[in-house]
Amino acid sequence: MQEKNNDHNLKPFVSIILPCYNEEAILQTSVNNIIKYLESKSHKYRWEILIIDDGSKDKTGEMADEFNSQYDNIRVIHHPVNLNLGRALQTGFRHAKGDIFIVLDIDLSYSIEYIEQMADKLSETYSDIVIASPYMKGGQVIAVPFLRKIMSLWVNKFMRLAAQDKYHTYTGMVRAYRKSFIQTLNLKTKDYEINPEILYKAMILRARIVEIPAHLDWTEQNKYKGKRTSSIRILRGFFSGIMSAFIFRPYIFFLALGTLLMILSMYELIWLLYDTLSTLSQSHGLGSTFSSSLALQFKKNPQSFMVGGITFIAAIQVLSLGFLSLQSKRYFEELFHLGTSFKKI
Ligand SMILES: Nc1nc2c(ncn2[C@@H]2O[C@H](COP(=O)(O)OP(=O)(O)O)[C@@H](O)[C@H]2O)c(=O)[nH]1
Ligand SMILES: [Mg+2]
Repeated sequence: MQEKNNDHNLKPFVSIILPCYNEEAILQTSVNNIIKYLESKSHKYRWEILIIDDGSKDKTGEMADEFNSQYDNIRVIHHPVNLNLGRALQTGFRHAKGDIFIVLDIDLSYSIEYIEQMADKLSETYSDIVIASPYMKGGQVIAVPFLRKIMSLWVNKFMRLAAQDKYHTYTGMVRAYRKSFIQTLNLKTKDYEINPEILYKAMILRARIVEIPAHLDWTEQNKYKGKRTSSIRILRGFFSGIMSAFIFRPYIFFLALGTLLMILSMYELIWLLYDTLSTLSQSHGLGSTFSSSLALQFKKNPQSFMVGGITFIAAIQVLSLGFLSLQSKRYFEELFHLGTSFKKI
């Protein structure tokens, strides 16, 4: 999985991947800041910037071309139409030339300092992915609108639950990737769910994934309110986030619900049995049978029979769905593993 660097004097080559859609309000300032920062680190890294203009309808494309004509190591790829974040990242991964890829949000809501922190962490820990993580201990979320903050926090908590407590930030885009790893990953998500998809597939392949605590700070971004529309809508993001949590462990949700229903039905049914048996023992000698006591119970409270019966059937069905999805997840993981190994050869 690791690329061997034969020449230890070679500086690592870092590709900054910038997916952009209608970012004319901030593109120039942000890219200039990134350039200044990278130039100050040029003793440490070789670098390039790859701007993916994803069919922007404003001046983003022209502005990016301007940078391209001024700098040899700034390249632009234009999608003729808006293909969405997932496709833009895939284009970036295909075309970047560095050994380390760093994806940044063009609004720089994660400070550019994380370029160095993530690149160094990737090398030091021999990992395949480093995540800038506001939701882990030491991380922070600053000036993000309340609703947005709460929803994002809960989506990530939910994913953490689904992924067996592995990591803290699943939806974040700002990460470092080892080229040799990310280029072998088969990705298919077109949209924002690409970020959890990458983690999920990396986990199947037992990749090394490391999180570093990060500050997600919208102070600057808030100044551009109105000029820049955050293209990621809150509610849509929330529901799609919850849905993509299912890819991690679809079965636990079925198993949890099924177990709950089973406990409920057992509670009802055991009480019914207890009542039936006690009626039977009280009327001992009166020629009463089990079935007549049961019939008596049914007459007294038919609703308990209904609730007990229906929850029992529902529990069995939901639990079976859980086992089925566990099976299909296993098949998928095996196939994905196999497919990826073929691709690596
Ligand atoms: N290529 C591409 N990039 C996008 C698209 N939507 C958003 N982005 C970029 O993804 C990054 C994050 O978007 P932003 O609106 O800041 O999302 P937020 O930080 O989650 O509110 C920015 O660099 C955007 O330009 C899209 O449809 N295509
Ligand atoms: Mg942003």
